[in-house]
Formats: sequence, structure tokens, C-alpha cells
Amino acid sequence: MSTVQRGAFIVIEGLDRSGKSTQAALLQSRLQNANVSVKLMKFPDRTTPVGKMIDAYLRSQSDVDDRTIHLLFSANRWEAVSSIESTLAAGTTIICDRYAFSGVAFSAAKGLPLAWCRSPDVSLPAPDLTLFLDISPDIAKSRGGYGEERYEKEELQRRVRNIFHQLGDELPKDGAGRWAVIDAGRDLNTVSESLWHEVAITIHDCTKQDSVGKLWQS
Ligand code: Z5A
Ligand code: MG
Repeated sequence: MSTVQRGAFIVIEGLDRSGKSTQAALLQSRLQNANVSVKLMKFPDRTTPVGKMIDAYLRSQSDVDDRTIHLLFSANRWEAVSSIESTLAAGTTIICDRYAFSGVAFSAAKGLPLAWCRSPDVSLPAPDLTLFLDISPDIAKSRGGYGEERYEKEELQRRVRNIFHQLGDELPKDGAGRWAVIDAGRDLNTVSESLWHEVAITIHDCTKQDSVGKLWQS
């Protein structure tokens, strides 16, 4: 039997400018200071060949059919699966900035059927905890950099927010695979404390489990 306890798979989701990347970096340093082995991941991963196609699309440098871009976002996650699994098995916790929930929320908000949007991501590694940074599109808009990329339009962001909530409502609020809603409209430190509280519970619980679950499989 392995003596290494696996790492926790922690996903941060939320609307644009909700502070996901800021909070992911803060969480990484806080875990490192607590001597927890941790790796930061981000989707889309714009460094891979698939990621470069996504990057060109998001910057409006190329036009891609809605279904095709959706499948590319999903492929960009599938190409990272072996790395996610081996990292967790080696005992390293992953903080993942966006994941499959963003994939479904953005494509369904553009009008694609939700069930179709979900299917390519079924059976990806399931997060042990998803932290949903909830913010009103009005507050998000007032933050730096908003409006530079393709999806940063207020009406679309409202639809995306509703779909995120719908996806979160399907998940448990306690225990393995839970979804925690965090009010991200507050100041940086208050949001960071809320995240830390949720993460500490999950890291304590999930290292007792053997392997990571499969997303949307049942
Ligand atoms: N997308 C998709 O369609 N399908 C998929 O499968 C996936 C993604 C995975 C690019 O994603 C797009 O891809 C995205 C969804 C779509 N849509 N759009 N548009 P991305 O993750 O690469 O996007 P980004 O460029 O990193 O932006 P972001 O993630 O939306 O921002 P953020 O990470 O949430 O926020 P931040 O960079 O940490 O903070 C934004 C600003 O707010 C910054 O100036 C901070 O200093 C400030 N900030 C942060 N927290 C606070 C608080 N608490 N108070 C005040 N100010 C704050
Ligand atoms: Mg970000």
C-alpha cells in the first residue's frame, strides 16, 4: 500500500475579473508557507498547440465555429489529465484557475445546448472542492482590464453567472466534490480568508481518500 497521501484537487471558478488568478496565487503562497506541496494550473493553458489556437480566438485574431472552440477548450483539459493525476498521486495539491464549469457556462451562454456542452468533459478528474467566486457583473466591470477580450460583455456575463449557479446547485455543499460559493465583491483579504477556510477543510478530508473522482459521471 502507498504511504503517500494524495493531494487535493481544488478548482477556482467565477466570472471574469472576480479575482480568480489573484486568489489562486495568494492561496498557493499560503499553502507553501504551511509546508503543503502545491502546484498552480490554469485553463485555458495557452502554452500548448491547442492553447495557442484558443488564445488567438479569445484575442479575436481568428474566428472559430462555437462548437469547434468548445471542443478545443475541452481538449486543452484532456491533454493535462495525466499530469493532473500523477501530480495528485504524488501528494501535491493542485490549485486550478478555471476548469470544465467555465467550459459549459460560456458555451451554453452563447446558446449551445447545456447537455451537449457538458459531454466532452464527462469523466475528467473531478475537483475535491470548487470555489465559485461570485460577483455582480457591475462590480466586475469596474475592475482592471475588463472589456479587452471576446467574452467580456455584460449581458453574456449575466447569462454565464446563471449557468454557473445552475451547475453548482447540482453539486453537494458538504463533503467530497463540494461547491462553495464565495462572495468575491469584498476586499482582497476578506475573500482570501473565506477561501482559506474552505481549502483547509478539504485538504484535511480528501487526503484520506484513495483516488480522485470522475466529473459528471453519475
Ligand atoms: N473560457 C471558455 O470559454 N471555456 C473554457 O473552457 C475556459 C475558459 C477554461 C479567458 O479566460 C476566457 O476563456 C474567459 C472564459 C473563457 N472569458 N472571458 N472573457 P482567462 O481565465 O484566461 O481570463 P483572464 O484573462 O485570466 O481574466 P479573468 O480570469 O476573468 O480574471 P480573474 O482571474 O478572475 O481576475 P484577476 O486577474 O485576479 O483580477 C482582475 C482585476 O481585479 C485585477 O486588476 C485585480 O487586481 C483586481 N482584483 C482582484 N480581486 C479584487 C478584490 N477583491 N477587490 C478589488 N479588486 C480586485
Ligand atoms: Mg484570471
